[in-house]
Amino acid sequence: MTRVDKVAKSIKSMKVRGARDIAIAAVKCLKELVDDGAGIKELKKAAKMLKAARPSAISLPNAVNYALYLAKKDAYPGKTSKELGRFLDELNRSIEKIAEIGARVIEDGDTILTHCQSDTVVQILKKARKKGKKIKAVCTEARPRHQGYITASMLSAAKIPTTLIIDSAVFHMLRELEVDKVIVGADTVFVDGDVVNKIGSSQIAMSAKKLGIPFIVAAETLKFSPESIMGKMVKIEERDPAEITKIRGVKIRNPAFDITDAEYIDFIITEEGIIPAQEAYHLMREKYGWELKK
Ligand code: RUB
Repeated sequence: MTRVDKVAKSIKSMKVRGARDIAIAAVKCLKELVDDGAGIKELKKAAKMLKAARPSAISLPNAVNYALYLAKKDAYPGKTSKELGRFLDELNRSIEKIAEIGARVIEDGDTILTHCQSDTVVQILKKARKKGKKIKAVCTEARPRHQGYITASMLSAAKIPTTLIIDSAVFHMLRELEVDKVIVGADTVFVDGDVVNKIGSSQIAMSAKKLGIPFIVAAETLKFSPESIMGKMVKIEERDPAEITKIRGVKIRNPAFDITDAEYIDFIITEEGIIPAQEAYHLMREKYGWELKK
């Protein structure tokens, strides 16, 4: 199996997962190919395989397309490798900035509910804790793959008192545990501010709205989709029904993501600052201009 096959397989099988980590894994893979002397033809082939590994996180094609653009920009592998390294550093700086901004949004004594496992959200909560804010966390299981267990372990290891609940307990527990804010990550942010994230996010957002609890998204601009101005453009991934269960004669559906309407999102924390979801279009235009690179 080639290096690219291995990375694509680890993304597909969710050994590497989360919108940010899959984008980073793909860029690292392309950088290694460049370091091994791969030409543009080989990089293009690798890019196609990596982009096809998972369909719902725009961060993956965005990162791969940008890496290819850097490789095409100059023909010197040494320079491309350096620029790819710089791109990876930039991604690290982005999450640090989001953590810094996000930690300011959290108040001392807050109870924060999060869904699934987002490195971005974990960094925000850890930063708030580091700043001395006494916070509590509530994590959902995130059926069927239980990524919430990872979040709960991470937060508990960071000495944040953490409670784990089943996904269907969200509405009840938002009230019962006096949750102050919900913060989730994102796989894709559309121009109209609608957000793709782990299945169940939209129900949590509606529950939070009903109870008057702020629903906040934390996403770097790599997850923004300027192309969505031409219509929503990511496929909602449906995974193997066997991840849920098998019952003879029963059809099982296993969508992995859903779309939360911008009207349920109070604001989005990005590395460029905090924006109302409906302002996503303006931030994208400022950051990416009108050019839609393929
Ligand atoms: C993970 C998920 C995360 C986002 C953001 O889904 O929906 O909330 O990817 O994560 P899966 P991050 O487990 O199916 O990949 O902030 O780490 O990019």
